[in-house]
Parts: sequence; C-alpha cells; structure tokens
Amino acid sequence: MSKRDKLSNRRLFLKSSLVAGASINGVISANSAFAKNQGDGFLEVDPWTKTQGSTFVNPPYGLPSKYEKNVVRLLPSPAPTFLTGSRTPLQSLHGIITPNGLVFERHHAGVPDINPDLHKLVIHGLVDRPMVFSMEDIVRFPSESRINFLECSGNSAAELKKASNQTVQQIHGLLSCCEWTGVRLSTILQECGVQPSAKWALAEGADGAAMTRSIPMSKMMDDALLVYAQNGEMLRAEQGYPLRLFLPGYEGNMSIKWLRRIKLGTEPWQTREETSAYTDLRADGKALQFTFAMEVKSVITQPSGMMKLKSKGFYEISGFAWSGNGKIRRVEVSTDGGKSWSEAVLQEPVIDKSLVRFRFPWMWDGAPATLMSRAVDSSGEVQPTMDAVIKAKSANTFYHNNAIQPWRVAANGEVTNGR
Ligand SMILES: Nc1nc2c(c(=O)[nH]1)N[C@H]1C(S)=C(S)[C@@H](COP(=O)(O)O)O[C@H]1N2
Ligand SMILES: [Mo]
Repeated sequence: MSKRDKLSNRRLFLKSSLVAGASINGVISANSAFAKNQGDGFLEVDPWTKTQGSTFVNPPYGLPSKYEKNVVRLLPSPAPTFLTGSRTPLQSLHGIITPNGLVFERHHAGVPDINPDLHKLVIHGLVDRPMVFSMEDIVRFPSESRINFLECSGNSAAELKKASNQTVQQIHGLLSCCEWTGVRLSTILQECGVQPSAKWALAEGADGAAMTRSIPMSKMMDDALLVYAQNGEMLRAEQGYPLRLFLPGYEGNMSIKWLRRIKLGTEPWQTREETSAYTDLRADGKALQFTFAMEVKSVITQPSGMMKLKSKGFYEISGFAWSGNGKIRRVEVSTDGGKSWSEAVLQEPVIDKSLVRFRFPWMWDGAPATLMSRAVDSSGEVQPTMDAVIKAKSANTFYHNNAIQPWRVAANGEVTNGR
C-alpha cells in the first residue's frame, strides 16, 4: 500500500471517530480513566513488586505465562481413539508467525519417532547419480530461511456443506505461518544430476502412512525447500522431524513430512493421495486432479466466531490474508455485510506466499453488523463469496474453500457465523 493510501485510511479513521463524537481514547477508557482512580490506591505498589521473583518459573525450555493456558491447539471433539490432527488458535495470534507449539498438525498415521542419526534421504530415478543423504550431509549444504504459510486443502471445507456456529480456530484453523529453514531441493538434485527427461518427482514420507505425492519438476527446481528447522529451532516431531519437504503456496498435503525418498520420473505416479483424496469431484462425475496452489483467501480473526463485544465503541478489526499464487495486494473490509468496502492497512513486510496481517479501525455503534474481509493477490485474483464458490463446485466437492467469511455481530455484542 502506498503512503498516500495509508494517510487517507488514517484520515478516514479520524473522521469516523469524530462522527462517533469521541476520541478513541475516550471510547475505550470509560472504565479506566486514570483521574477517577487516583484516590483509589491506583498507584500503590503491588505485592509482586515487593518481593524477589521466582528464579525458575519455567523449565530450561521456556513456556508461555500460566495466564495464557487457554491459548492451545484444538483437538477434535469428542476425542478420537486415534489423533489425526489439531487446529491453530488463529483468534489468539498476533503478527504473522505461528509459535511452534500452536502450529496445526495433520498426520495420517500418527507422528513417528525418528532418530535423526538414523534418518536417510534417498534420491533416485531419473538422476545420473542416485544418492543417500544423512542428516549430517544435508545440514552441510548452503541453507536459507523463508516465511511461508501452510494451509491444509481441507481447511474451512465443512463450511461448503453447512455453516457451523464455531470459532475461527474450529472453522479455519488448519493454517499456520512459520519461518522455515533448510536447503533448496534444487541444490541437492543438482548433486545427483537431473536427467532432462525427468518431469515429475515422487516424494515419500517415512511415517506409517508413507504419505506419497507426485510433484512437477518445475516446482521442485524452483522454490521447493528441504526443511529441517522451523521458527529458529529444529522441526517439531509433528511437523516432520528431522526432515520435511516444503512447497511454498501449495496445498499442505504435498509438503511431505518425515521425508525419506524422492524419485524422479516422467509422469505422475497416481498415488492414493492424488486420486482417491485431494481431488475435486465435479458435477459431471469427473474429478479435477492436481489443484496445487492455495487460492487467495482472508479471514477476520478479531473479532470472530463465539466472541462477545462488551460495549460499543472502538475496535480494531484484524485478521490474516494469504495466497499461494503470490503476494497479497489489497484487503478490503466491510462492516455492512458486503454493501460497501474500505481498504484495510497491511502490516509490512508483505511477503510472497506468507500470511499477511491486516488491520481496520472500526467504531461499533451498537447496531447489528456483519463483518467481512476480501483479499486480492498479485495475480489479480479476488477472494470469492461463498455463493460463488459453491456455484463453481459441485455438491460433492470438499477441498479448496477460499470463500469470504462473514461474522455477524448482534446488538448484544455476540459474534456468530454470518452465513
Ligand atoms: N509423511 C506425511 N506427510 C504429510 C502428512 C502425513 O500424514 N504424512 N500430512 C499432510 C497434510 S494433509 C498436511 S495438511 C500437512 C500438515 O503439516 P503440519 O502437520 O506441519 O501442519 O502435512 C502433510 N504432510
Ligand atoms: Mo491436509
């Protein structure tokens, strides 16, 4: 966004607060005015200031404050006999990075316990020199770090069938954004000598599911990363320790975790995870295969489903926008159910194929309102409405829902799914 846009957004903001007849400060701090409280011992020294703090609140590996114990990943309810995943608490995140302990997980046969000293990556097929790499070998290659989102193609999918009254975590929590560190796959493939006839690569996991997908060589030679670290530390076991493939912008299931093998060939292998699953069944009974990039999408996380606004006045509407096809160009917010739209401010840096934080100042007048966000990416794609998505898909389609999420704010402040 240009400087001018930002200025005009700010001007708009000041104007709207004037319309509401109060400064932002006045609206928020009706109950916290300092002057009123001065005689009430407001500046007295609290007990925790009078004693030495505890030396070992946390174990050597630090944990969040005990007062934040409700900010956790969400497990399926009722609890399954076998855990297949968890969801990120999007409503409690700040900025764009998902802390490692809150990154959603999806595993088809549980999380394997892999000793990195024993782990091997095999590269074979259409290469001049088939090779076996140990983790020690892999970390010796030139490395790089990148901030990218990861979204499961089944994220928000249940909404296609039926609107559910749930939190943003329940509906859209198969989404995360980390700084990923590893070696460019192209670097390692060049070591092996890629044969010109190689057009597709097969990536296989070492977990019980042996999750396996075919990936075009163009992606593998472009920005595919062999990842061993996440947000500054080695991968978490559930994210693929000690090694995963990471394909920026592509549907999550292609970023094979616990990566053990890459084979180069001339055609896709037609594995289970690209035939029976992760295809989009159309109305004519044919299935659309190989939908790789996750389309432009956004969601308001604050305020969002099942929250309650305590009083009218100032709120910062905030959320995430992302696109597997490039950068986020613009996010617009509507507070009247899509009748009118205004541009939100994007937090810099706006990174390619990363979550982007958007913010929009809002004076709630206490009347029912419907909040929506709509993202536009660098390819010019505009996030569609749910009606448009449902119309474009058949009743049987399950994956790849990037529709606009409306949140309805009732006069009593309760926020619910606005569909
Ligand atoms: N080996 C292996 N890789 C896998 C999976 C799996 O079950 N096994 N699940 C996939 C799916 S469906 C998704 S959405 C992402 C989830 O990555 P995360 O658990 O790090 O969030 O991993 C993908 N890679
Ligand atoms: Mo997934």
